[in-house]
Amino acid sequence: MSTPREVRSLALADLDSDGCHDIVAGLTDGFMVVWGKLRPGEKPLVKYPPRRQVGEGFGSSVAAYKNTLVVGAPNDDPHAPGSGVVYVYTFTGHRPGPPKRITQNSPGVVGNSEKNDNFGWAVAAGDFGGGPGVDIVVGAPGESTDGPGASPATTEDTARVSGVPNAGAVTVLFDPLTARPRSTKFVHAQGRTAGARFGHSLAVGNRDDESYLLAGVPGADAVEVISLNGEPRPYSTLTSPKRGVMFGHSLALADGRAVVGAPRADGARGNVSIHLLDPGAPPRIVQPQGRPGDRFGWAVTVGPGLRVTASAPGRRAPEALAHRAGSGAITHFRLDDPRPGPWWYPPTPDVRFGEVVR
Ligand SMILES: [Ca+2]
Ligand SMILES: [Ca+2]
Ligand SMILES: [Ca+2]
Repeated sequence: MSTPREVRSLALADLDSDGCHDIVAGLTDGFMVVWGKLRPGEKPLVKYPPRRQVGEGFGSSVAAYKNTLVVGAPNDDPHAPGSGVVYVYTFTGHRPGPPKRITQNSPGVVGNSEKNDNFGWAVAAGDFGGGPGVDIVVGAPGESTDGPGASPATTEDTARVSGVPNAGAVTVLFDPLTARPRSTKFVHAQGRTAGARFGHSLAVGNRDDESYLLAGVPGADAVEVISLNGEPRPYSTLTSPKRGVMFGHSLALADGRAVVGAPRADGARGNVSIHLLDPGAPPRIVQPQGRPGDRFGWAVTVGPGLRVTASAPGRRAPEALAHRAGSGAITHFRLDDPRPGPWWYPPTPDVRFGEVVR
């Protein structure tokens, strides 16, 4: 296998516990860890899919917490094509142990692996409760539900086509590395919206000492806020006044505020909005001048000093406007003062710069 080059996802954590952040890049059929401190002659770690299969999306999502790395393979097919798998690695120094392989059919995981659930499309990690140690969140935007009244805890019928395709689901899984994992599965609007794709994007973060989960519903222009304090439970729903804008395609959560990308807003110029977790207060909307197709808000993240980074992978540098393809750009602004700063463009055009930010 050659080294896969395209970066699909990013995570930051101190995987080797040396006090220095390490960068994890999920790749097309693999992942790479660039160590914060590299000994002379040492190379970044590159891992391929455990079963060496390509085309299963292994690496299209990654999340890390302390020495645990979660890697999604949403097109993996343990039981049905595209049902999805999540791999959980524990690192000792620079060495990952053998991964634990988790599907919707694993013990303690609510639901069943079905065709095109895409379990693992998005992943998040932290210590939200249960026993001490890592807990994970997994999005399955392709999950189909049977509509009103369907209990997410009941057995899904794999023999028939379910009623609401691509409604999506999100699973909070406590203690996945122990002998007794347990989980709670959430759906959006009782799973009644076809194509909602709940679980396309995930973010965990804090408000004061409380933990919350954001889960995007870009096909229904909503974001579900789930409280992770005690038993996980729905807390509020953030919505967009405009429909069809992919509100919730990207998410970040810091200092009690949700940062939500809507890359299809305003003729796909895109915007980023900042919301309190309690509905009511109007969001602050960041909408830089741009062109249709810029897709500002495709990816967002919040870094140190509450600095937001947001991307517009279709944006073209002024000198690149003569070319048809987008080069991509990112900009920064402060969470407290959301006005976009200067744009940063890549040195080479046509690379979709900014498709992933962390
Ligand atoms: Ca480190
Ligand atoms: Ca399922
Ligand atoms: Ca825990």
